[in-house]
Amino acid sequence: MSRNKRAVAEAVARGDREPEPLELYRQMLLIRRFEEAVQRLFQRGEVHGTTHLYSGQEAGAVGVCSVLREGDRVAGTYRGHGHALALGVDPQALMDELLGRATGVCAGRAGSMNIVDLAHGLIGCFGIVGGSIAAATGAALALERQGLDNVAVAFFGEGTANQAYFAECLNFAQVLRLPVVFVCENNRYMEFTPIEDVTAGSIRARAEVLGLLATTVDGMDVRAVRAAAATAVEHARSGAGPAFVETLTYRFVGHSRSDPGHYRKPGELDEMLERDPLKIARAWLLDSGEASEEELDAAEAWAAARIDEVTERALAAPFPAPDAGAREYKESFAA
Ligand SMILES: Cc1ncc(C[n+]2csc(CCOP(=O)(O)OP(=O)(O)O)c2C)c(N)n1
Repeated sequence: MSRNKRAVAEAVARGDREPEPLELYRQMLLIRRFEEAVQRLFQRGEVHGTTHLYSGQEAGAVGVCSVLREGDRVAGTYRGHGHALALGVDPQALMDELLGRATGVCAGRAGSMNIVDLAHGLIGCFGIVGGSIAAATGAALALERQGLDNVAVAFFGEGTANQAYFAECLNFAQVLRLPVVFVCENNRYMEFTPIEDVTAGSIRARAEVLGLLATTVDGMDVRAVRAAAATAVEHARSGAGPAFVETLTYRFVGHSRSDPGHYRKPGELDEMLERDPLKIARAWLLDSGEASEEELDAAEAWAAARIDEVTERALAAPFPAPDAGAREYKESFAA
């Protein structure tokens, strides 16, 4: 179990809804340093295919995953490194995967966009827009049919709300009262298109009109996301049906490769960098006395050193043999 999940499990067992606040900051730092390293490696040609970074959106994955339990399921997107790390996926295995190494979490065959790690509840990261919504809804149906006390979570972007999966799955989940939480990470742009140019009305209202418990929250503040997620997850876990959380967030880097970001409004990026979730969390921890300057600095040094170590090891890790997995794949059809 990851440090984050263990801290939460212990806190919940004590009846204390607030796990180590510093742990939330450490998780966000780890994701940011991880993504910065991936960006450098991508520019050097070490990450094959493409990659979509989560920098700026860390409070979403960390806040939501901090209220999950062992056995809960999560479906992420192609922007899924943050979802995986927040669930406790080993950063080494994740970095090895992005570099196509045999020691990767999917043996170097998934790359950046399609990570799966069932041991940590990650049922997949999906390159198909809306795939996460369908997968989590199906997982919730399976959980409910097995009588398990678990929920499934779907992360997806706001552009995905214009995909048919969104309408079909929210309706299906509400009709069957499935234990699923739909987390719409609204970072304002679907690729290079401002969401308001292609979307009528409010996305949250689309969930509300179907009867889902629905809320919109500041996605740059991990406390706010965590509180909203706790309510949504509790609702779904209690058997009351699906819930919807919209996090208002921002990505600090391009959509993927070759994105100079010309679509951003003047001054917008600087304004949002002022609302960096790491800055907000740091100020909160200091002001509330939850952590000292020394503890915060130590957390930063820890995250930077951890990612340096992970990067170095990943670069030295072996590539899979060209036919690795092929025999098992063929045998799986013969069986
Ligand atoms: C079914 C499908 N249609 C189109 C694409 C191409 N595509 C990749 S990302 C993307 C934008 C999605 O935007 P959003 O849902 O807001 O997520 P974000 O990238 O902002 O996290 C599109 C259209 C795709 N991958 N899958």
